[in-house]
Amino acid sequence: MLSANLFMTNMLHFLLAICFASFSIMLAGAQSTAAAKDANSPVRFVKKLIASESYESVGVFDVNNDNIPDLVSGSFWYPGPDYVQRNFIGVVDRIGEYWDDFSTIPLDVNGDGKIDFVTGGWFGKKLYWKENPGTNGEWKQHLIAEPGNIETTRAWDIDGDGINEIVPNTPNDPLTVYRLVKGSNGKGAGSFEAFKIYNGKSGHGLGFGDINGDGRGDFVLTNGWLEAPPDAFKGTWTFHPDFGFGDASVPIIVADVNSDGQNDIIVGQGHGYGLHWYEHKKNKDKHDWIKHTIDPFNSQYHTMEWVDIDNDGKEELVTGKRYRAHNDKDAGAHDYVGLYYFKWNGESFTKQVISYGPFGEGKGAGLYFSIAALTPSGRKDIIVAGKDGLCIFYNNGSDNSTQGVKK
Ligand SMILES: [Ca+2]
Ligand SMILES: [Ca+2]
Ligand SMILES: [Ca+2]
Ligand SMILES: [Ca+2]
Repeated sequence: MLSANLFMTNMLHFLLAICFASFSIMLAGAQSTAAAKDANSPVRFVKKLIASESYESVGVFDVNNDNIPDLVSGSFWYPGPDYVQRNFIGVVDRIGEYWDDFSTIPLDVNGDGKIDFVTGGWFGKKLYWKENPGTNGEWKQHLIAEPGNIETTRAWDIDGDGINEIVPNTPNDPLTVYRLVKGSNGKGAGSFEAFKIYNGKSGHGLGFGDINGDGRGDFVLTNGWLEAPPDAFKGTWTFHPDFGFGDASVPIIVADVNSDGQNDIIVGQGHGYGLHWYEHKKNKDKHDWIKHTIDPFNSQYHTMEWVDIDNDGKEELVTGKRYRAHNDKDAGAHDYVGLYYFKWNGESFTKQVISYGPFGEGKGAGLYFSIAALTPSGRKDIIVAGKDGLCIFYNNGSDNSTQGVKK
């Protein structure tokens, strides 16, 4: 009786094994079919909450020189690859529900091989850099300038020497570019030179890219663009008052959206509803801008990046809502938050939702987010801070077989 039972049990295991093997083969077949469709599949993201902090800016760079990217946001840096441990950087000024810390731009300012960062704030009206001490001690803060209220700051290589210039968006003040002073070794010497390139009020919004196709990067402000002279730091930048974008995003993107050889403009409404691209029609020296809507139904598109997020060789627009940009005052302040990428489909943009929902469920883009490969897969992940927390969205690609967070 005992041996008959054993026989039946063994038979059952055998049959189950056959069923499982068949199922595995079917699954493998389904996966290879799915893999074949990858070219047109949306990218999958897996969200990981890093901290319930409410800083609105996060940078990604290798703080401790171990060749693993780290996260830097507000008062803390989080060592990779786990981003669990917190190291204190220093106190950030708190004004109402804001932390007065509106960018995290990596730059080895003093040339010691340890990457520092540049930030600034609206309320303090100060631009400064924080010195990476190379230990877990606090980072010393150095004043760069007092350029007025700073909406946020971005960096672009304006003179093409491989080192980014620092450009705060100062809506109530002129546009000034800060260039790192280099020592004889070609590395940062710990200070900046200031170049005021536009004397009027800059307005809300800032972008950089070649508008007129002469190979030199121009600046885009909310009310027009500044044409670069042959020498960015000696010549005069010519203002062209071609448009009025309102409280425009930072950055405003300059890119050839429709691949017709003319760079176009993508701009979000930082404090109201709307996301648009402006098709550039150039006729000799005349520039016309045809407005196209990307998304009229969401507000506070304050920041964005133009980057190849799905590895098909073409850039997508990655953006989202800045949660509580002006506390409760902005249009759409109480709508759901979200993070999206918009893919050019040959005629217009298709919206792909990465995250959407009420506070705590959906996730916004904050004021300054970062896109960087955090894992050896090389796929670009999205790292977003904000008044709704600090998160990583791991990019797991479009292949069904690669689900789960990769390390
Ligand atoms: Ca340094
Ligand atoms: Ca140009
Ligand atoms: Ca174009
Ligand atoms: Ca792409």
